Amino acid sequence: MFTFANNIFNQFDSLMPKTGTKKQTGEESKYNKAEVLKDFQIACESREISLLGRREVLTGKAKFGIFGDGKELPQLAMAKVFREGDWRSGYYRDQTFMLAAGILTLEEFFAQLYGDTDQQINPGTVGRLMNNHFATRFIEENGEWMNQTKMKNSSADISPTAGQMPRLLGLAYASKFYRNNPDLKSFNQFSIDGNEVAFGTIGDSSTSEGIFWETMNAAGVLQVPMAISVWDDGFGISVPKEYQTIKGSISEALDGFKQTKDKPGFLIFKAKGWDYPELCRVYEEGIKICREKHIPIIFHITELTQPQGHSTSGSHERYKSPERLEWEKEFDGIQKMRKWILDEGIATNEEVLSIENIAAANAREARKNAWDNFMNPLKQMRDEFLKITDISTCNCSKTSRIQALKEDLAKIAEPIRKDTMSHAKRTLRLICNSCSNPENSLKTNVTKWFDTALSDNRERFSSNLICRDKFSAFNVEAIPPEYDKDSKSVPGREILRDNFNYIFKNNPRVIAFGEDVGKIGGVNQTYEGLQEKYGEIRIFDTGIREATILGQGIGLAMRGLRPIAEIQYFDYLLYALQVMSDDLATLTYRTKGGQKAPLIVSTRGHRLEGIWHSGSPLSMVINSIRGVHVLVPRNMTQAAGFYNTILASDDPALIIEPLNGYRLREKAPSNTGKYQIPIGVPEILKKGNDITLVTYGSCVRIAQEASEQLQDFGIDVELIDVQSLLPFDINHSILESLKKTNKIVFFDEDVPGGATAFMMQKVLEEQKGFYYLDAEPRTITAQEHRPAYSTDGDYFSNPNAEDVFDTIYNLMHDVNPLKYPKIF
Ligand SMILES: Cc1ncc(C[n+]2csc(CCOP(=O)(O)OP(=O)(O)O)c2C)c(N)n1
Ligand SMILES: [Mg+2]
Repeated sequence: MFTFANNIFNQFDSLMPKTGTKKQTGEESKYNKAEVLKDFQIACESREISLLGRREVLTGKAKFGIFGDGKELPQLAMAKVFREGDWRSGYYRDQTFMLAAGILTLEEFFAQLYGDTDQQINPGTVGRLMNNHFATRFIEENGEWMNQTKMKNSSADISPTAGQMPRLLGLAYASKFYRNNPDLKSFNQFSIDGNEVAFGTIGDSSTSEGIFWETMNAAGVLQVPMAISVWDDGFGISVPKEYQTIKGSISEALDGFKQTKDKPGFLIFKAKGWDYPELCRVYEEGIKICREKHIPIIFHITELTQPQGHSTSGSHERYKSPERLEWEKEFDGIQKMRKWILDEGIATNEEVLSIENIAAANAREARKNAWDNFMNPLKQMRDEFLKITDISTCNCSKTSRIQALKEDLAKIAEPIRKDTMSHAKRTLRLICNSCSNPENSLKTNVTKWFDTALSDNRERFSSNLICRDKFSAFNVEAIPPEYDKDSKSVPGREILRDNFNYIFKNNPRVIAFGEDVGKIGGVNQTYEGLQEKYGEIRIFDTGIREATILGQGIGLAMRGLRPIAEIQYFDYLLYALQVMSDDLATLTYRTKGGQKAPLIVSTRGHRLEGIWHSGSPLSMVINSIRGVHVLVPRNMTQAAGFYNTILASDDPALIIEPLNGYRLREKAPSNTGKYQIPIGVPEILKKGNDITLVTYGSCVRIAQEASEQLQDFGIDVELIDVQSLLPFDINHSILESLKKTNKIVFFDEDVPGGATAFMMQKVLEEQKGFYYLDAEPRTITAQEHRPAYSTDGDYFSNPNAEDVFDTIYNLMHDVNPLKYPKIF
């Protein structure tokens, strides 16, 4: 990509050739001709690909399209001040910025539109995301971090409106952390003195979302180098900004966020989206301050247009007035820039025309190349299949039907993988098993081809949900806790605190934050005294803002830090679940391993008290955050061991500390900070021969109590603590237990059909436990409703030891009524 001086004005730039003369006055223009014309060309190319892109969708070559037409000029200005080491967290209108910053090519734009799954050709999202969802790769194939300060970085986009905001906070906070933490000076592949700006972009209507405001407030409080641009085109699909924003203006609405003489805040710049020189000026001015002084900036860019409407799914004539449509034509940024170039005498009409023609030709060529690149392997796949399906030696009754299928497939002018796979499956059904050809080569060849194609496509579309490289938590060595002869029993929270102390002392990249985490060391004092020891920059209090605590963690983790983001109580994770589910959990998958965020989300659960402190809804997370480990330790030693394991890896995880375990005493291990509990490995807490009882977290204690009661009645329970729900029992140890007992019960305090149903599916279906059952498998859960207040409320809402006893006893009664007569 080209590189130009950062300023389009000649006074700052002696490298570029001087320009022509102003039409009206004859005086020499102060603008740099080459740079302006290069920008103009990018704008034109960007517009051309938007126009062509829409056509590709309407003619059926691509499935869906959303484009950046009408938003070209401010993005040129933003790209000028975007340096190596900087970060973008934006949305689907930013193609011009990506092109101008040199982190997207015209061909890549089309490759994404078609859904090309070749990483060389479509490197950002490798066919997994719809078009204009941008990402740069910052992880090597072997899992190592690339040098982020030598690249321009774009964190991977997501579709939910304003979903880019929480992460943006963390990307910006990382600069502050690196600048203010002398221990991290050597980590210069992530930051150079915190000079990196995190650029956000958002549509005017998406600012209506709560997480926009939460992020803005937090950025103002924290004073981080975050520069958010609002592309204001007056609409969110069909809904005008009067319905979206108070006073119909985001900069007016944000007026109270402004920095004043004696109070820190934001600097707010407002500029018209069609005024190229003014846009260049405000971005230059704003970003300089942001970078040097770490003051957050808002660029409210007004009067933008949307020449083709919102997306390929509809037409804007349905909701824009004729006057508005007319206005959009008149105020089209590119036309305005064109006129300005001519008025300024920067170039002649012929020169401008020639640029426009070149841009159109470049766009067309990129489209053609991208289409050929996309289609050739698909045709090749189809042709290979047709070749392999050689029926020349067949004479079965179904041969003609296979021939018909082949002809049908061959006729498809632009076959996709689905066409070939579907024909292959239907062909396989028709190949006879008793072929006269002794080797049945047709069956062998087609099956072999099919298996390979299936596994290729699994890799293509289903790999990288979690990393399996050398930094995977699966590769962390298991190190059990050790105990001295005279090791003392201490409250569980001290075990965690001492473990955190070791972590903070030995790993300068670890940072912990959340509500009440800093000054008082957490509501259960698991960080007691650590802020004084390691500084406010590493262990700190946040506002009550779960979504952005999560996002802050994601952004920090992307920039090489090891955040532990605390959500005070598990039930409050609901506020942050969108961020965790849409952003964190999909990150590795949606970039096919190109990005990662090794974030630990720490919380406490299983409290068994009240509707909003039940700590029980595990199915809420296991079904929405696949891609993140979900660890449910039964005590603080196990919890500490999980922190150590995850920190020894680069995987994201949710660790739910058992809330009723902070005061309970546990023996203090002697190898604090060093023991590592493996993920996905259950522990058998009590051996038994009659029945397998599977549970986790705080339910373990209840299960232990019930197992003792059952023992009195001659029922020998094998008690298994699964410890980790995601991943779940990777070695199938529960199956081994079931093979012995032939009876199984799954127990927790989630709703019926919640995490117990998940465990049951894993054991009975995935591990094939069904074949070893001698009795109906059961689940023990809470009621459908969340738990009522008080101890009685808890007793009648949540499962307790008696419930576990009754369920297991009754199950034994069903199997052997004589030995276990009915109790009630
Ligand atoms: C959470 C969520 N709600 C709704 C949508 C559907 N949606 C996609 S874009 C959009 C409008 C966004 O408008 P604006 O922020 O002004 O951006 P523009 O498209 O105008 O640039 C909507 C409602 C979504 N993607 N995410
Ligand atoms: Mg809009």
